[in-house]
Amino acid sequence: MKNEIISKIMEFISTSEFNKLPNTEIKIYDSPLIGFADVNNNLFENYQQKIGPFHMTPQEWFTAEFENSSLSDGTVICWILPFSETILKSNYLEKELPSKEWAQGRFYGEQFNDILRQFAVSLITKMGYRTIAPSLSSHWKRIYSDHIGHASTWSERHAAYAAGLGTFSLTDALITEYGMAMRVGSVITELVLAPSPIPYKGVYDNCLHYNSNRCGACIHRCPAGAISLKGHNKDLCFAYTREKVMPAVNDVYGVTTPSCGLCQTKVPCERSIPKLPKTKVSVTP
Ligand code: B12
Repeated sequence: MKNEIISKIMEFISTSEFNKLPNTEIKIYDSPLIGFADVNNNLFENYQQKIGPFHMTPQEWFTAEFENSSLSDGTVICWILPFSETILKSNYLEKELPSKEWAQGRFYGEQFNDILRQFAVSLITKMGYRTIAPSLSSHWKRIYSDHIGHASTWSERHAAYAAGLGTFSLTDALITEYGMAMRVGSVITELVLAPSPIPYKGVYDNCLHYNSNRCGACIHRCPAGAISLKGHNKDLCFAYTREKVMPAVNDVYGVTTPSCGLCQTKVPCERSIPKLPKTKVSVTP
C-alpha cells in the first residue's frame, strides 16, 4: 500500500496541469521526496512541549476533526516539493525583491500543494482509512506566541523532520536531500505504514553553518537583515515580505501572497545537502 501511495502521489505531481505557472509551460515543482512518521513518535509530544500547547499532536488532530474519535495507531505522510530549476534560477539576479517566477511559484505552488493535500486525503480515504490534512482544516491557525513568535497549530516542516526528510538550518528552513528551496505538505492517516529511517542525529545536521562555521551564505542573501549568526529573526522576515515586497510586486505579478525566498536561492543548500566537513558535530537547539 505504501508503494501504491508513493507512486500515485508521484504521478499526480508529474502530470497535473496545476503544477505549472498559468499560461506557461514552466513547471513549478520537480519530483518530490516522500517520508512517513509513526503518529506515536515521541517527537510530536516533544514539539508540543517546545513550541507550545497550541501545536497539536496527530491524535489531537483526529479528535478535533472526527468529533472525539481517537487515533491509536497511524502515520503522518509528508512530502517535499522542490522548486524547478527555472523558478530557482529566476531568483539568482534578485537582491531585494523576488522574481516574477518565484513570487508566482510561491502563490500557485501553495495552491497546488493544497490540491495535492486534497488528492492524498481522498486517495487514502477511498482505500478505507480516515485521513486528514491539518493545513486544510478549520483547526489550522497561525499563532503568534510570546515564547516562539510566528508559529501555527501544525508545522509542516516539524512533521517532515519526524518523517526523516531533513533538518533545520540557520534560516529555520528545512534542508532536505533535494535542498531547501521547496515547500512541504502532509496528511495524517489511521493507515499504519512503516516509518522512514531517520538519516540524522541532530536538529541542524544538514546546515553547513552549524557544522563548519564556514557558510552563512543565507545571511548575505537576506535583503531584510533578518538572518544573522544568531539565527532567523521571524519578525523582520515577516515585516519585510508584508511591508516591502507585497506593495512592490503583488499587483504587477498578479499574486496575493507574501514572498521573497532570496535566502533559499543561490546558496549551497538550495538543491541538496551541502558537503559537510568530516568532523561533523551534531547540534541540538
Ligand atoms: C508562520 C510561518 C512563517 C513565519 C515564521 C517562520 C518560522 N520560522 O516558523 C514567517 C512569516 C517568518 C515565514 C517566512 C517564510 N516562510 Co513560512 N511558514 C510559516 C507557517 C505558516 C507555519 C510555521 C510554523 O508553524 N512554525 C513553527 C515554529 C515553532 O517553527 P520554527 O520557529 O521554525 O522552529 C524552530 C525551533 O522550533 C527549532 N526547534 C526548537 N526545538 C526543537 C526541537 C526539535 C526536536 C526540533 C526538530 C526543532 C526544534 O527548530 C526550528 C528551527 O530553528 C509554515 C506552514 C506550516 N504549516 O508549517 C510556513 C513555512 C514554514 N514557510 C515556508 C517558506 C517557504 C517561507 C519563506 C521562504 C517564504 C518567503 N518569504 O518567500 C519565508 C522564510 C522561511 C524561513 N526562513 O523560515 C515553508 C518552509 C519551506 C522550507 N524550505 O523550510 C513552509 C513550511 C510553508 C510550506 N508549506 O512549505 N513563514
